[in-house]
Amino acid sequence: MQDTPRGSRLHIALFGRRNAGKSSLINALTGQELAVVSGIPGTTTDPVFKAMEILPLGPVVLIDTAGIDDEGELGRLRVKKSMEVLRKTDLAVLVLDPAEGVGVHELELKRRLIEQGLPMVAVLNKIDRGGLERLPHLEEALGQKIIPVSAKTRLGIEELKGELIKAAPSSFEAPHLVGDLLGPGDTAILVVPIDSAAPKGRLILPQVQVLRDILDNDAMGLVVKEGGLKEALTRIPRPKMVITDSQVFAKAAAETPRGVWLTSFSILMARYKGDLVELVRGAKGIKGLKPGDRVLIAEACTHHPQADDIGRVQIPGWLQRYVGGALDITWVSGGSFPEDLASYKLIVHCGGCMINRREMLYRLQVARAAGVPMVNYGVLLALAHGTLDRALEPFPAAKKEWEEG
Ligand SMILES: Nc1nc2c(ncn2[C@@H]2O[C@H](COP(=O)(O)OP(=O)(O)OP(=O)(O)O)[C@@H](O)[C@H]2O)c(=O)[nH]1
Ligand code: SF4
Ligand SMILES: [Mg+2]
Repeated sequence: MQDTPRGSRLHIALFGRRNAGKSSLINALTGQELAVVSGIPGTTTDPVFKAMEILPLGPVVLIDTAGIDDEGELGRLRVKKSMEVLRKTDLAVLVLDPAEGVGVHELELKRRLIEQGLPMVAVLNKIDRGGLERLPHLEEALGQKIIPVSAKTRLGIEELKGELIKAAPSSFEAPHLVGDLLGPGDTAILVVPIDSAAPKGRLILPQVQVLRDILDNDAMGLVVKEGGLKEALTRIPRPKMVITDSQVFAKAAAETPRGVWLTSFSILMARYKGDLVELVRGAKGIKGLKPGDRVLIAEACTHHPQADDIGRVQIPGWLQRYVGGALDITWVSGGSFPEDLASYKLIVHCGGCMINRREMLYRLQVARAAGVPMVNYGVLLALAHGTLDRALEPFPAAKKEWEEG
């Protein structure tokens, strides 16, 4: 596996024969008409790099390339250029045309990818025109699973996103935990309650990770107990931000002057582990919830120290008070995440500290493909405590998502 992240963006390159629909697929994945599409084979002649956001995959660079079957002197030069793109690729997508199938060009590409240790997702495009019956034969010829899609009707595009997340190199870099919000010399005040829930003799991982990220960005971090914030603010009246434990958010909000960012460790982790915009979109799903609706509460492992409290008591209690009646709640925990989500109206996921970002993004994508909103504990608790608006202030895209009804 290719495990070195290239910058902070996952580079996904699309390969395939001329006219297979590579450029069309880029447009379908992004929901924008970015790439030039035409029925004339050889429309894309040089590699084209587009930086963009694909929800819930995050920031990526999509690379459109010329057909791998191009001919003649000029054609061979274009193929060479397409192959040079491999050096910048983290993940390759092979686009197959049902009319063409799998031949020497596809097998040669696959050989090169294996040689370079690059993962590949294969798709059969244009299935709106039929051709599905050829799938087993093509899979056998290529020696791997092929996802049927239509760039034209967007059929299978959400499934494809799930496959891209699954196939992405495991270490593809997450956005910063907090470092992108702080410049050199900026100060962040961290509010860490030391109560009976705090482990003896140490700080918990998210607190340590935030501190480390602050230092990595040449900023300053000051750690106080909940009773110490007021005093800290008299000494440093204008910190860049205050980061608090969710449980004492309301108190921290009352003490932190407007204009100073205030957010929680859980919100920072939600952004780092998954996709904050997508989780906030999920939180909006709560508004449509009615008594009797099915809700899935998913915990990624079986040993959350406070699972009983948050997942079993606090969240169901708040949700049921909010909708004004009993909800039909199912709990799952551990590695299994149900594939069939369609009967649920809402998914509430734990913080996911024991799973990696790729797994969390995959779960978000499965929910998205099923059309079920998914929120996590951190975002839901902020909403329940009436602190979500303020906690999202440092994150314009998530705030905008929240404010758009
Ligand atoms: N019916 C149907 N037509 C498609 C689909 N995807 C692409 N096409 C058509 O196929 C033709 C080629 O599409 P492009 O996206 O330009 O293909 P490309 O692989 O980028 O082609 P080159 O740049 O020439 O290598 C266009 O006429 C598209 O409208 C699809 O899913 N269904
Ligand atoms: S938040 Fe972490 S410890 Fe708690 S259930 Fe999820 S993965 Fe397990
Ligand atoms: Mg093209």
